[in-house]
Amino acid sequence: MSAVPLETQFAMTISAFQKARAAYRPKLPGCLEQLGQVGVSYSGLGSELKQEGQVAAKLAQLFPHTYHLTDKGVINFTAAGGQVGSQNGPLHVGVVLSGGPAPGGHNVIWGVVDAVMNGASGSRVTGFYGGPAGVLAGRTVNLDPRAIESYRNAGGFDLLGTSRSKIDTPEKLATCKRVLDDLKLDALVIIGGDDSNTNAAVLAEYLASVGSQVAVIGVPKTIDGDLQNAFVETTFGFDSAVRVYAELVSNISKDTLSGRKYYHFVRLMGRAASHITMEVALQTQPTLALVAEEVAAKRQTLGALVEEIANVIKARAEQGKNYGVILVPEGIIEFIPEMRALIEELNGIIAAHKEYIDSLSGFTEQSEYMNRKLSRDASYTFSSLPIDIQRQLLMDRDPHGNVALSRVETEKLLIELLSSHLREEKSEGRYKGTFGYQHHFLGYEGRCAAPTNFDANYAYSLGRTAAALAASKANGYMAVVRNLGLSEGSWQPSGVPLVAMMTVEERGKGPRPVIKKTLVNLDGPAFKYFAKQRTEWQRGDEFRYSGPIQYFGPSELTDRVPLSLALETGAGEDVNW
Ligand code: FBP
Repeated sequence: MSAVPLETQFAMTISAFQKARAAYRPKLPGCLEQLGQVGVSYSGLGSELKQEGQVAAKLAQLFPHTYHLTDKGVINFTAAGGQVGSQNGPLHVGVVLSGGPAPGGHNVIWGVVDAVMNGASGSRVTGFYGGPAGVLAGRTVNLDPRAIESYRNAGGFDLLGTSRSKIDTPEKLATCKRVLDDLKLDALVIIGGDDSNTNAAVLAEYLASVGSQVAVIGVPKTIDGDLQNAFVETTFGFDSAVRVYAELVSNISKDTLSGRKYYHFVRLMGRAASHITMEVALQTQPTLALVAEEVAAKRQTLGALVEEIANVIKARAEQGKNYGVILVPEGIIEFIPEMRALIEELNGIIAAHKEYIDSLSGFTEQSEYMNRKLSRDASYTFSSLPIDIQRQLLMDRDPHGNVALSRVETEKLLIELLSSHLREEKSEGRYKGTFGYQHHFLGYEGRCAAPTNFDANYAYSLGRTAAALAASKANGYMAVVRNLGLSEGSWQPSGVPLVAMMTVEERGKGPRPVIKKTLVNLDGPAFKYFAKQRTEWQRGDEFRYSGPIQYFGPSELTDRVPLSLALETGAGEDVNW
C-alpha cells in the first residue's frame, strides 16, 4: 500500500497527482533548447494570409509603423545558424494572461521564464496580475523558477489571474507605455485569444509610433479553437478542454445506454464557433451533434432545426430507442437566421434606450416595451420563445450591454420546442415513443484542467518561442509553433506579424481592425469526415468511449493530438483513433 501515511498525505498542500505532474518535462523542438544558440531565418507569408485591395490599404493606413512587417514576413527559429536577436545583455520580459482561462497558460509562462533566465545574467521576468487592467495599474510580481515551480503543467490561470479588460483607448495606451517604460521592460508577452491579440497589435503599433523600445508579442490561447489560420494550427488549451468534455459526454453516453430512458442535451462552450462540439463529436460519436456553421449555411430556421432533431428521435423510436445524446454548440443561437435578426434588433434597442430600459422595474415591463419597439418579424420570434429564454435574452447582458448569448440556455429551448413538437406528432399518430430528457452545460469544467501532454508541450514551446521573439525585439509578432501533427522534434517555432492576421470590419464607429474568429470550415477534412459518419451515429448506438485524459502511461494514450487537427493537417492516418 501507500508509502505515505494518511495523515501526511492530508497535511501536504499539493496532491500526489500535482507533485507527479509537476515533474513532467515538456518535449520541445530541439532549436528552442538554448535561447542563445537559436538560429533565425525569414520566409514569406505565402498566399494564405495575403491581404489585398481595400483591406490591405486600410490596414496600412491604420498601422503605419508596423504594417511593413507583412513584407518582412515570418521569423523562423532554427537549430543551426546565427545568433538570435539583437539582445546581448540582460533581458527583461513582462507577461500577462488575458481572457478566459485555457489549460497550458502556466506552461507558456514557464517557457518564458526558463528561456529568459537561461540567458545573460541579470535577465528577469515580471508578471502582471489580473489581466490587462493589471498592466495599467502596474500590479507586478517577479517570476523566477521558484515562483512558478508549483504551477508547472498545472491548469488554471491562478498564478497571475486574468480578466477581459482592454488597453484600447488613447489614455490607456499612454498609461501602458508609462508603466512599461518605468519597469524598463524589453518586451511584453500577451497571452490571449483573438480580441487580446487584436489589442496586442494595436499596442505594438502605438509603442512603435511613440518611439518606444518595448516589443509586444502575442501568444494564441483559447479553448474555443477559433483563433486559427495558416500559421496557428490550433490554440493551446483546446485539446485539454475537449478531452474533459469528451470524457463527460462518454460517461453520459454510457448512462443513456444503460438506462435507455433519456435524451441528454449537452451544450458545449464555444461562443462563436463550433470547434469544441465538432471535436467532442469526433471523439464520442453521439446520436446527433449540431454544428452552428452548418445551420447558418443552410439558413435553417429554429422550426426547421427542431424538425430535423425530431425526425431523428422519431426514427429511433421506431427501433424502440427512446434515448440518445445530442450535442449543442454554445453559440448556435446566433447562427439561426431569425434569432440572429432578433438579437441584432434587441442589441440596437438596448443601446439606444439603455437608461430607460434599465429604469423599468422588471421583465414584464421590459418585454412589453421591447415588443412595441421590435419589428413585426422580430416581435413574432420573440413572443414565440419560452418565457425563460425571453427573460435570458432581456435580463442577462454582457459587460458591453449586449444580450449575453453565452448564458442563453439553448439546450432547454430545444427541449421545450421538441416536447411540444413531439406531443403534436404523437396526437396525430406519427410518433409512438416517449421523450424523456436531461440537460447539461459543459464549459467551466474543462477550462482549467491540467494540460494534456500535447498542450503542456505546445504551451511550453510557445513560451520559449515568445522569449526568442523578445530577444529579437520582434515588436508586433505572434509566437506560433507549426507542424503540430508531427512529433515535437519536427515542430517549427516562428513569429508571424500580428497585423498580417487582421482584417477590417465596418462597425458603427467606423472601420475597426480585428483578428477575425475562425469558424468551422464546412469544406474541410474534419467536417467532411464527421458528415460522412453521422448517419450511422444517428441510427445505431455507435457511442465511442474516449476515456479520461491520461497523463501517465503508454505513449499511445498520453501523446495524442486533437482528431480535428490530425484530419486538418493530414496526419489522420497516423493518429491513434
Ligand atoms: P476566450 O475566448 O477568452 O478564450 O474565452 C472563451 C470562453 O471560454 C467561451 O467559450 C465562453 O463562452 C466564455 O469564455 C465564458 O467566459 P466568462 O469567463 O467571461 O464567463
